[in-house]
Amino acid sequence: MNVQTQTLSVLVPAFNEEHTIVQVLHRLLALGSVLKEIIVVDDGSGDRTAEQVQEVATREPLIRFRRLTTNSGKTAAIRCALEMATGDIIIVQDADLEYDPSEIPDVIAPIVAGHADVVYGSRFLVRRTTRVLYFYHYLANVSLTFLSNLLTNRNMSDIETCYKAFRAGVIKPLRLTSSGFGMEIEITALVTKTNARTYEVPISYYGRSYEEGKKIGTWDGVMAGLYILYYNIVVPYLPAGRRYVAEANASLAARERRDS
Ligand SMILES: Nc1nc2c(ncn2[C@@H]2O[C@H](COP(=O)(O)OP(=O)(O)OP(=O)(O)O)[C@@H](O)[C@H]2O)c(=O)[nH]1
Ligand SMILES: [Mg+2]
Repeated sequence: MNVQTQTLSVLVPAFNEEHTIVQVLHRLLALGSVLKEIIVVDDGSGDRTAEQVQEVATREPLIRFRRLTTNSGKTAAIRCALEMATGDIIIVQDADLEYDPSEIPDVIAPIVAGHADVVYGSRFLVRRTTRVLYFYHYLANVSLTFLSNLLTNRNMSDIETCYKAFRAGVIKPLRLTSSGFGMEIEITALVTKTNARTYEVPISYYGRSYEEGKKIGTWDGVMAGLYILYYNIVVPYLPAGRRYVAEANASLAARERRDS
């Protein structure tokens, strides 16, 4: 595929993000011609998030909006957004502005250049602008990444990062089955079972404190540990896991044939 013709879908899961969602959308729209669509899934927010998205979407045709009637978790929102995505490259953008949309071109660059099929933006690879926050939260991130690496045999530095970018053929066949924040683990476990070439790119991190709206907690960390075991040791050997790996590999092989 010609480098110039690759298009980008940005998936934005949003739960009670009325203070930041409009700014996120404006910063994403500033990405310019690479942008094919911004898919926002409001996850049953109880605040004005949905109304604000709708207001911007009436003026901006690149924004596609779906509203889940009940709060179902980030994974459910991404499952829905993934089904809707039509771009060649797909990336996740959280709605809370902890990650800066202006760094998306850096994150997808290895895919655009043809080196990578998957890119994670890492908060720990090289420290760029990074707010100093909770040590225990950092420790949880490092421990989960370590456990995941033991089972995937991939030397990653930040599996819980929001910035995960994929060639569409690698991620579209994946039917997410976890809940809560499980997608970060599930995707990492299953994508590393495929032949996808994975890269990392350093990113900035404008973390927020719990007082400012951070919601992830200890229980999410415990669940992530269990998910790491389940999605690495059990799921790849189930029919659904094998089907996913086969479909992703078929898509990668087809692309290689097209490009050679
Ligand atoms: N917490 C939470 N976030 C949701 C949910 N559904 C969608 N989201 C969105 O998922 C994204 C990530 O949620 P955050 O609470 O910021 O958690 P995180 O960024 O993964 O984790 P930390 O920032 O490290 O705590 C945000 O854009 C949320 O709006 C949900 O049910 N709960
Ligand atoms: Mg966040």
